[in-house]
Amino acid sequence: MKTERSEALFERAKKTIPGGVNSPVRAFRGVGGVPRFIRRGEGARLIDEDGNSYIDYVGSWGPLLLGHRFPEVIEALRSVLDVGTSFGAPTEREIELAEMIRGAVPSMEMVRLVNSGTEATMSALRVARGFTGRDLTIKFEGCYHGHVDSLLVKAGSGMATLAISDTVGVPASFAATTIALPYNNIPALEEAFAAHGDNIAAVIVEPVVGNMGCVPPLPGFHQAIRALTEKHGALYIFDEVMTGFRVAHGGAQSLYGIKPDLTTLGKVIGGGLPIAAYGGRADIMSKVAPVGPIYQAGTLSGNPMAVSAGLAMLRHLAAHPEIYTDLERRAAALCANPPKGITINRVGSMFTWFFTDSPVIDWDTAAKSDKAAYARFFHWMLEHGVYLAPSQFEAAFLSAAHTDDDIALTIQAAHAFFHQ
Ligand code: KE4
Repeated sequence: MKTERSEALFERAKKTIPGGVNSPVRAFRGVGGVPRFIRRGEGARLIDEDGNSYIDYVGSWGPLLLGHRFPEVIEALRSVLDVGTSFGAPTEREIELAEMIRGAVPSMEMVRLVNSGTEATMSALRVARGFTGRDLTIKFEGCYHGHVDSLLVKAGSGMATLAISDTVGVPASFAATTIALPYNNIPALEEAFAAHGDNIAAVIVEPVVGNMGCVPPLPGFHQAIRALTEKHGALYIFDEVMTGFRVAHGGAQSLYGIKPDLTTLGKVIGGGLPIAAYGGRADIMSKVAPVGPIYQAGTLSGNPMAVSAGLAMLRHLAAHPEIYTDLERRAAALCANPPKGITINRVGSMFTWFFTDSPVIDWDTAAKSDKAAYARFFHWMLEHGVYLAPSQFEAAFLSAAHTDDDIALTIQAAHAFFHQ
């Protein structure tokens, strides 16, 4: 496979952009080699600057549930350009999007639009602290909630991939407000609440983890968190930036029957444009400025471009619920019959092939995976035209644009790897 252009572009990029990338996980540090510089995306495919075509299972890390350049999203963007890109003033579109989100995720009685998942989780955490008057947060090892200072503690995603020591650049006093516990471990949670219950503002969780690789919740885990947060007056924050409109139209909370106090969304709700949201109980959200004293703001929050793309996405998903059953069928086919030595975790159209033969239920078990073997697999698949997440500790995503042929080709390439 020719990669001269990507190699040259990578060398050039490194001169002006740290690591040559605008987000660490893109640098292929977890798997080695040269990141592919992408020229365009189309449906389920990426085409790189050397003309190589790949079946894309990253999908911009989750937003592209309908594939690259979904026509209705592109059309919405084209038409909004006739009126403007940003006004810094309220528009009707923002109301429509907030209403659509509330329609799909009823626990989000009030919604505030922001520009990234990080902004959403940072804001939700500030609101939780302000509402409860408490400072402590519980998160889970291997979960990643964006690069929020106080949450970069035992975080997943790029932090796990790069084995970056926790909280570099974050004051110890910030990190000290975060208690990181093992995911799926109820006794550890009960212990933390017994010790700090009255000082805990919130528990924030990826309801299905994507950022240590895909790790589903064990039965009863979310129910235990819900009961403990209620008992101790802490808020329950579902970080659905990745799972929202991905694992189900109503997100993970509709799958597990949990009503969080606050939810964060991102990725899919923007269809590839920078937009995210946080929201939840009206009594909590009424504390947000300008109504309440908890400040949060953003120049481009709710801008017409991103909101138009989001509306096109959510309107299509609302009109086509069959997308989720079809994604389930095809993702199940893709992840059927794991080879020896591979553990596959999957919820809906997000999944991870862990190079370990023991169950992966938390960071410690995920970390036992053979990263070098994953890297070999990654490069084999890349050479065979399949673009997986460049890290063992990330989720892969199937989109509605992937065809049965794409899945057959992927299975064929994987089968050849395990039988070479
Ligand atoms: P952003 O700030 O990257 O939009 O969202 C942060 C975030 C928050 N919560 C969850 C559950 C997330 O998965 C993310 C971001 N996910 C990563 C993928 N592992 C984004 C990819 C990247 O960092 O380049």
